Amino acid sequence: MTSPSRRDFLRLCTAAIACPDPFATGRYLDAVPFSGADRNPPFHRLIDAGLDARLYTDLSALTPEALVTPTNRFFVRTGFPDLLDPRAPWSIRVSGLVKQPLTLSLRDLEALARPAGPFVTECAGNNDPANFGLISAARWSGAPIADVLKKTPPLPRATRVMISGFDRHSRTAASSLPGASWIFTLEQLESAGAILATHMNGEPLRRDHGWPVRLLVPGWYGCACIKWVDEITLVDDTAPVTSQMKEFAARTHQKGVPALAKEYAPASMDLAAVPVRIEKWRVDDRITYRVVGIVWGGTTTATRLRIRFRASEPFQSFEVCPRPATPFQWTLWSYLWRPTAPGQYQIVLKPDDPAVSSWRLDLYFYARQVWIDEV
Ligand SMILES: Nc1nc2c(c(=O)[nH]1)N[C@H]1C(S)=C(S)[C@@H](COP(=O)(O)O)O[C@H]1N2
Ligand SMILES: [Mo]
Repeated sequence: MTSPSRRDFLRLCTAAIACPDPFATGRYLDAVPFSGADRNPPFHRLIDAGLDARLYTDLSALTPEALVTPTNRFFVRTGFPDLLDPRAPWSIRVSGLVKQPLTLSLRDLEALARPAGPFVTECAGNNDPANFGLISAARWSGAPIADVLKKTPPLPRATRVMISGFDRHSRTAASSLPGASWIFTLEQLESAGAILATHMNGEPLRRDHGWPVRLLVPGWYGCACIKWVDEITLVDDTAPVTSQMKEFAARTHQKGVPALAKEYAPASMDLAAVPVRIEKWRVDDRITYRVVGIVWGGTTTATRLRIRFRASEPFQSFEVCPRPATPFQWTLWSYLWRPTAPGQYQIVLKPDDPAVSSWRLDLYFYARQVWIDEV
């Protein structure tokens, strides 16, 4: 036996990582819409203003080559506050339980900045099954919080950091409260690699995304990613929860509304998965559907998921391919589906490993309905 040449070796490696494609010889016919899609808001367009402002990302357009959301398509939850003067010089006050309070300029932050991501961010209120459009992914650049805090060491008593942003709007909102602060432990911010971001996808932040500086906590819900950051306050274990944390208690799966920040569970995203489009194909002369979806969140990457199309049918386990590199960025999966009869189906996913925590999948939060008219 001769040893494989370098070229053979490379070919073997490529074969091992390539994903099987049962649609390679098939013919694409059509896209099948999810139920309710006809009532969707227009995508990629800012609707309303201030606390009610929203921009929905069209997830159905995701491809493996374009997993970073172009900035003008990145979802918006709360637009640039109209009471914020864009000409005033920006500074961030660092105070509370620190040796010496400090005021940081944007230039101080930019001196510490480094690239990070891509990371997926999701609004904790991303609950419309017709689109689930309040989730996007971007590359960021900013100052790691850990480096920022080195500029003024916390007192030994300081255990937590409150990060606050400008949040005053001239109009009261239909569905959310003003006030944007979140309290983290020092350890949570450091281990997540939280940054005070000044750039997104290689350009300065846009106004609606928190210009000139916003917090980005990889793996956490958007509600913790405070925009227009102007204050950092070191606090201790007696700190009460903020109004923002109260508002998002249910959506971040707290037990009731905790009174103290130390009783509040991390607003991090568990393993989650949702179908983003359904394609109708003809494969081997049979009508065949391809369910394409995303998976993200949790502490380890999911290499397998389970899928079910009707409560009366069993879950089927399938491989997520290519294997996700990190739970902090979404990846695409796809599943070959041959429904047995026309009709209404409800697609639900679960982790393949029952030991993996997946709050929202357990609640069928990301279930999507589809009508199949041909099999
Ligand atoms: N100052 C401030 N920061 C905020 C909010 C807010 O209302 N005010 N909303 C939060 C919520 S709920 C989400 S989901 C994200 C949305 O960030 P994006 O609009 O850049 O996608 O910002 C967070 N930061
Ligand atoms: Mo949110």
